[in-house]
Amino acid sequence: MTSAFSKSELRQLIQQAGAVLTANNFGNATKPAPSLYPHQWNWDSAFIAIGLSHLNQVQAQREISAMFRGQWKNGMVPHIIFNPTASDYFPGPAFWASRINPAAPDNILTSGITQPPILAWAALQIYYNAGDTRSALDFLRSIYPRLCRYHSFFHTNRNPDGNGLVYIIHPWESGLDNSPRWDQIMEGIVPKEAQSVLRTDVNIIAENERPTDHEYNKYSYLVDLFRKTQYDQGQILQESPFIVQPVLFNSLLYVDLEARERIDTLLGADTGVIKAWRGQLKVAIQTKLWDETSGSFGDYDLKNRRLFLKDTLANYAPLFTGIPSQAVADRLIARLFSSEQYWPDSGFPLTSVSMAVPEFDPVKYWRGPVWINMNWLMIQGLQKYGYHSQAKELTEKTITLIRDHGFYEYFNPLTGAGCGTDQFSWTAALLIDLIMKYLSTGAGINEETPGSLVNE
Ligand code: 9WN
Repeated sequence: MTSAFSKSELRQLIQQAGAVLTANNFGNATKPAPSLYPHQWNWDSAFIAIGLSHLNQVQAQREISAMFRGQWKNGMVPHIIFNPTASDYFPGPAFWASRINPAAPDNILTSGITQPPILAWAALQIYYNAGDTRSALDFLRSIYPRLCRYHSFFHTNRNPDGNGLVYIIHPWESGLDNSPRWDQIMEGIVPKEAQSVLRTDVNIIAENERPTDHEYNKYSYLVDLFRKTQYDQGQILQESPFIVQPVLFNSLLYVDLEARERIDTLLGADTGVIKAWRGQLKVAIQTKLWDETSGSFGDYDLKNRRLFLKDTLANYAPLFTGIPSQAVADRLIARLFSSEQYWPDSGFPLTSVSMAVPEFDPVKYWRGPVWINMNWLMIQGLQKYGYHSQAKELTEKTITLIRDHGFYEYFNPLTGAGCGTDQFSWTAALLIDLIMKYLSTGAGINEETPGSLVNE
């Protein structure tokens, strides 16, 4: 196969990406962006560690260990660990006041919710990419007790039907904050009191690229409700209007459990419990989150007992789990390649919301722009189902997008223009991973090995 890029171009891109990660590093962790996101975020750290694992194994290991330092005593890994030297972010530690729950960690300030679970998956990638396998095994051993409590948290606290499917309590837990998938539920939320929302994001980013004040008001209302319950998981389940079992979150959990099983095996631990849970989760995704009539996956709203099928890229997440049959995957993949849905005729795939959905907006955060983590996940899904040349095409388009438009948080799919913050860590980290995989699958330069590209 031929490559669309020269060797020096790829080397330069890896160097630039590495420089973004170095600039955003603050000790053992990496912030997602220089000023918009000055703390440590949960799933960002997983993506960052995967990128770092190709450049600096020790730093990659530190990133994951630092995230686990914020773990609550009930096993929850928070969505944010606050950097005590940074203050310009709303909502900050005072708003969360998560210490009112005795399970919050003693010497570290965190938010009171979690994020998509991919820390085991990231830890396993570090092991696979490690130059020093023995130290990677030591690392896995060192985080193992925390990894077990991390998974137990979901199983014990977020699995009310006992079918393995877990729920989230806030759009921020989904990682896809203002996605139109949550619109209907969010519209039903009417805060009784005005919220004290002091947004800092709109001082940095154009308002039309961020969530609205109305949305922030509801995000804050939910946190207010959690605070009033002192972050009691049972009470939140009873009282909160936003209790959803999302297909992206559960698909990520599935691959995280798969990674955990592998880690169990590597460390000589028993895999029985995790295997059983993963088996249950598979059935639940196939049945409860699947709609045969429309041929799509969706999110289950546990409060109102209904399946939401809003056509956004997250509905295609089961592709990277390998759960759907080949026939189902073929149907889903055809839509990803449709110029009326996810692949614009000119411009850059994949839109995060189908262009056929009325809410599609090419610049508004999770309502249409291209996100590199989503492309990265879908590339792996395409490969899983034998769509190798399409995976290569999407990889090349994604590399080109970043090369030509910068390390942005998200991108306008119609023009490629960068949106949100520049110097965004997971864009840089996943670009490194994409280039390394692109080379190692033979889709790149023949005479070049991935290792030599990094070390030269
Ligand atoms: C709220 C850090 C995070 C990502 C999320 C993304 C955005 C935060 C925000 O930034 O959310 O958690 O302030 O908008 O939606 O996926 O983890 O990069």
